[in-house]
Amino acid sequence: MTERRVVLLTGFEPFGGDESNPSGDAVERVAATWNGDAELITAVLPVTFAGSAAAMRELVEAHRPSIVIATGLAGGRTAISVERVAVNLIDARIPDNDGAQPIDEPSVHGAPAGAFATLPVKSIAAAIRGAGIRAEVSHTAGTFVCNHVFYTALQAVPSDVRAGFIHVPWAIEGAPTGQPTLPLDDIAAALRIAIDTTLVGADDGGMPGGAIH
Ligand code: PCA
Repeated sequence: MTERRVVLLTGFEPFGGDESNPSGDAVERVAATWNGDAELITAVLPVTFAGSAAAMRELVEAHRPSIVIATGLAGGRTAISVERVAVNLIDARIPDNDGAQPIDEPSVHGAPAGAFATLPVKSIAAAIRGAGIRAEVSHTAGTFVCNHVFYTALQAVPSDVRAGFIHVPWAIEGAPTGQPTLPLDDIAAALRIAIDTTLVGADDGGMPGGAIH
């Protein structure tokens, strides 16, 4: 019998004075309906530099997942953004939920400037689009808590683990006025597709999908 695989899926709590965060809500929705071919571990992380990174490291240590997909809100984006590049940089434009606002510090001292997601990012974006949900590959996850958790996760896992980050737009449910949205059900479906695409061992080999600018 082969060992049952473990998938770690995380979202975030609300931040910046907002009342909701669709990433945490969507992760809870995926967990509630999960019937996939792996053990699913989910968590909703605090939007704090210290707490989120510690929680990610603890979850990886405790559950030894073979797939890690962290998610967060990118308010203003129109599509599900499968992030390709994590930078070893914190430059917080607003304070985190602890009131901390580090400027120009590394996420992980002494570590390389950047790291690539090891998820099949192009295959995931294509599969989500195939389900009729807007999705793209993104080349920046910003320099706030999401990028910090993304970089931390890539540092924390062994090299054979597929790990990465997905930014989601506002959900129709709970969006501030005037923001681009997707239905929360579509956001949850997109995360589920990301897991399934990774579980079947998708490989981006040869797929175009970069950005001209
Ligand atoms: N989005 C923020 C932090 C938490 C979240 O959901 C970000 O993009 O960094």
